[in-house]
Amino acid sequence: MPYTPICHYHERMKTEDVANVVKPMRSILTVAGSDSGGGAGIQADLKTFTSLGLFGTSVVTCLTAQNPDRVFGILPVDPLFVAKQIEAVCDSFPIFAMKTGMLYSPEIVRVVADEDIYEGIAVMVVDPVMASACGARLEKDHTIEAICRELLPLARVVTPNIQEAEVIWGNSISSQDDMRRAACDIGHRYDVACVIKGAHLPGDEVVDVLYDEGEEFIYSSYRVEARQTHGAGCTFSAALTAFLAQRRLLCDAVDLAKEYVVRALEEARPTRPHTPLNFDAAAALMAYTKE
Ligand code: PXL
Repeated sequence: MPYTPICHYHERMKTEDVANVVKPMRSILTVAGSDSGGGAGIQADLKTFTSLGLFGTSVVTCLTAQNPDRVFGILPVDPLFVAKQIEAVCDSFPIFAMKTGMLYSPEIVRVVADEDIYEGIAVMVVDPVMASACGARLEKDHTIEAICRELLPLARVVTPNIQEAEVIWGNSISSQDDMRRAACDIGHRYDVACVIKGAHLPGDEVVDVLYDEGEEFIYSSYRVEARQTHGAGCTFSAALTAFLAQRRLLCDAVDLAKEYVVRALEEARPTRPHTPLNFDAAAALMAYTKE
């Protein structure tokens, strides 16, 4: 019997025709660690970017051998090779926005903060990663200090969770008022917008606070009964970066990124024995994500 093809390439357009007809995609960059478990780090960032209609590029700062339960090991990339990756990406792609995640060491922070590479990059989001959801430390001593000193002054926005905000701010945070004070102080101290994610405070609602140039925004959502939150922080900052690359206002981009994470947690499907975030379902359920 003759084979009947499933795919029909007969009418296939020539490459030039496709380029003329289809709207170009914006490119976006993540500078972060690789998570072999696929739920956080570079992998979460790229899945988020793709689901939101952007072309994701990536600079790997370190390899982690891990699954959602445990980190088995961390292998940092030579800082000079981190710089080479950034150079290679920026040499060829117009980057509309970038985010940083796990930078691991002050030496890697230093090369990532080399201002020469940011001439062409309009927006930087800094996720000051310190630990994984299972509690493993993902930074060497003095990394957060280096991030504050060298990276935050270049950034548009920093996205700490409660523990990270406590370290950056230097005081403990146990209420929404503390979050508001911390966001304002961090914003002033480093001349950067600051969104503090409140998921680690108790309560039925999760409240996030954004401070941006004298204005304060409060975002509230119900608490999703998620079995697993591994990668939620990376996904929030990646979605925020994607919405900023789409030229949305920061206050709207935070709102949309929060909705994206809530939906990705709500739509999580068992991938036995884990329940990772569902990136594609999150994007599909949002009213105006893709350009
Ligand atoms: O969510 C923080 C984070 C960032 N980067 C990498 C990670 C994690 C959490 O596990 O693995 C590579």
